[in-house]
Amino acid sequence: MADENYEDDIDLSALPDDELVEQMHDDLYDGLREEVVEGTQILLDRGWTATKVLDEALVEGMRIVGIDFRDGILFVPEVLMSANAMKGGMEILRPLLAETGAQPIGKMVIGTVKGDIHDIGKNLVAMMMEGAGFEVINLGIDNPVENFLEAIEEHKPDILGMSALLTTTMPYMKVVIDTLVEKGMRDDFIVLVGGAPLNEEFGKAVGADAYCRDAAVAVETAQTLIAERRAA
Ligand code: B1M
Repeated sequence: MADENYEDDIDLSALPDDELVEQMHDDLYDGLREEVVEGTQILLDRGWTATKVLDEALVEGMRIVGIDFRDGILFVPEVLMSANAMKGGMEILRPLLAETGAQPIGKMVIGTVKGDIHDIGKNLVAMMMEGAGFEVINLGIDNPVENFLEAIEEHKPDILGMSALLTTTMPYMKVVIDTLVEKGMRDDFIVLVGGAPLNEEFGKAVGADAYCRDAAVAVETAQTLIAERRAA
């Protein structure tokens, strides 16, 4: 009996950092949101930076989930629970990642493209951009070209960001960019694309200004390209 309840009995705060991080990977895998939230807070209280907690505990845990999802060991309902647990941890990190005293240095509209409902990575990019002093308009998931056009019209961003996690949805980025070209709007802003199946070559092929491997690269690229534009 005691063994069956063993998982419930783990005192996360009593674990050393490395074991706690491993336990958080397990909890993320099992979709245990409360435990992931608690672990995130404990690591922060121990002086870990938000970025270190994010990379080593949450993103790494999700990477492991991804492998077993790919291999048919985990299925959609389970991965949804993992995603929910990850979001719980991200909510705690959000104010820390988005902490900035600076004036907005630019505006970004970002969304996941049509047919695609993955939003964890895109939300992370949005948070990190906010943290770097950008104003971010987050359009959410499954956005047809019309949503991007409407948001561009309304918000007049400096940057348009698009996310896709599926090989079947990433070509839609070209649909959006081609529409912008047709409407003579393509050069009004910087277009950045990202998502696990993309690469630099793909970014160039669809006509984006840059492909961003991760959220940190998205921030650096945005800063560099905005500075170049303003200098020009
Ligand atoms: Co999905 N899924 N999924 N999934 N899912 C993947 C992407 C997959 C690689 C899993 C696998 O097989 N190993 C696979 C895609 C295969 C392929 O196309 N090559 C896959 C599949 C097949 C599917 C379904 C088709 C499964 C099915 O139904 N049979 C289905 C599709 C649904 C749809 O979209 N229409 C599906 C569904 C789901 C869930 C709903 C269960 C859930 C999503 C929940 C959610 O997002 N709210 C889910 C999840 C969680 C995943 C994995 C496990 C994790 C994705 C994630 O959140 N990673 C994923 C496996 C994997 O990627 N390892 C998988 C963590 C996140 C921090 O990383 O999103 O890569 P990432 O974001 C990074 C960078 O990519 C980059 O920065 C981020 C932060 O550093 N980035 C950008 C991302 N967007 C950017 C935008 C930018 C810049 C950078 O703009 C400027």
